[in-house]
Amino acid sequence: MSQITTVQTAPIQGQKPGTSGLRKKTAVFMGRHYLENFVQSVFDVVGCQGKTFVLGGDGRYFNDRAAQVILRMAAANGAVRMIVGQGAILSTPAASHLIRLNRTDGGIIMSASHNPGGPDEDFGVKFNMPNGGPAPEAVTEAMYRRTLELAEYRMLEAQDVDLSRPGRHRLGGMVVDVVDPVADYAALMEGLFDFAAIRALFASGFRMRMDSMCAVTGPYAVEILENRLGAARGTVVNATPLPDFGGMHPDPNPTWARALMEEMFTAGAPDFGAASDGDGDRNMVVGRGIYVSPSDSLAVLAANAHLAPGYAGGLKGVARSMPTSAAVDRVAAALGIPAYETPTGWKFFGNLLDAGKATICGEESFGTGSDHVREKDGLWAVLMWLNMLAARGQTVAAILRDHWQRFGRNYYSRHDFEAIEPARAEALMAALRAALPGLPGRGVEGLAIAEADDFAYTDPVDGSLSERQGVRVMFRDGSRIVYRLSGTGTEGATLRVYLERYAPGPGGLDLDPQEALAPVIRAAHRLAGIAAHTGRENPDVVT
Ligand code: VG1
Ligand code: CO
Repeated sequence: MSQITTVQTAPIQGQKPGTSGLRKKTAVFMGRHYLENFVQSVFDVVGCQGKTFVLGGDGRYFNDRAAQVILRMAAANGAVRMIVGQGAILSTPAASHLIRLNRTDGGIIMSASHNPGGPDEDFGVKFNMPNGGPAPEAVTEAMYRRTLELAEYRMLEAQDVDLSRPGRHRLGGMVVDVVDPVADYAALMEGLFDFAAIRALFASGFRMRMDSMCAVTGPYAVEILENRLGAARGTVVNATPLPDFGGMHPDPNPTWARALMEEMFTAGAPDFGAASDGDGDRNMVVGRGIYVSPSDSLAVLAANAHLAPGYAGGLKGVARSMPTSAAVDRVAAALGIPAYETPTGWKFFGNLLDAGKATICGEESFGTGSDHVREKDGLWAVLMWLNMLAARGQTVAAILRDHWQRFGRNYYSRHDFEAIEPARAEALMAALRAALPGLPGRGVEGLAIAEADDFAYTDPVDGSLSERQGVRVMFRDGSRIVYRLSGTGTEGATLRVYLERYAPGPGGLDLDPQEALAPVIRAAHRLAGIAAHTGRENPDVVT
């Protein structure tokens, strides 16, 4: 019988989960007691005795060893069963699905998502609830408070479990079921989409490029796109998850997925391109010669969802994070369904999905998903697009232009200013907040300010209040600027500036977004004094 040891420890400062779990430099996570303290705090808050959890991660450096530690701690804390992806691998949406499918008590996902991986990069851990969704703020706050009082953790003295192939093992008093990470997820997708129609599309010569960015979606994309849907071998590139993502920054946007962008703008480009992030919950989609902004993608998918069998009955509602453009709101109005506006982070969609208030959700940060799981889902979005392309028989460009003709176009861009000294970033936000009362009625760069506030959200299901979620400046002509600081970074502060302008059409729908937004961009700099506060004239990443 294996031995359970109680290890004396002391609180470690700063174990506060951000927008999506606790993310730190890998070396910090590998430090003495760091992972153990956080995991014990998670178990202390959610309870572990007699419970079953899902465990998996995106395969980044330390994923395999962290999994063994978490398994030993789960066994020592009285869990009865852990369902683990083979090789400790699970994409975030696949983990969410396994939690729901097996009606477990939740799951632990090891990922820092779109942050780079490797010994000098980032690692992360987050807890998902029995509904499959990220723990809400009240729960992550309780975990953080627990880390500040922790005095000991429990650990089973045992050897590593063989996670290299599917099978059942015993670890102390606990069962460990190692499962194929792809099979259940692929089956879920087959139930939602018209695979026969998409197969026929590929058989007709339709070509696609999927860039998995050496991250977790590789095995999922090869199985679904190439094996089941008949896309040509080699459609999926960078398809092997690597501990350092092959040195890539697995953030699917035009800056970090540059190779895909370049290919999609060449003469012989494939018909459709896509990329996903470290843990497989984000997606970028690109047509031949045309980039689809995530906010537009959300709106187009909502308008066409009924073409996919899983959504043929229509949508109950849609939800978007506050900084996401209002394009999807126009679709909701046309469909006569409600549109919800939540703070940034998928955890805020969970209640709306559980309560049947929303079917499709999205964020401007390349996240789209539905009530099939409780996370955003990169491959789901790709399949939704493929289903739509197969059903409509049009190009991506034609579908987008149709959409703008019908609904008007919400020109949109996000400018990120990275690695700012935290005190300077805080000062910028504080100055903006202080200026809020005086803004309405003022003009800036030829734009008249109608309203300005710091976004607060009352959850319509449980009534919980989340404040200080981003400074919004709304203009008379419908344009909008949002400022907030990132909650996923591990180095310095990142200022995100979200820019939006609405063009009703029929003319003026084909501008370059940066040109269409030029006055709004100038206003954003002027209002916040970005250069004065940060010393930066230009953003590091533009999406
Ligand atoms: C960012 C995005 C947010 C997303 C979050 C997690 O958060 O802006 O929309 O939900 O990342 O995505 P922040 O706080 O840095 O702006 V993932 O794919 O990294 O889990
Ligand atoms: Co992610």
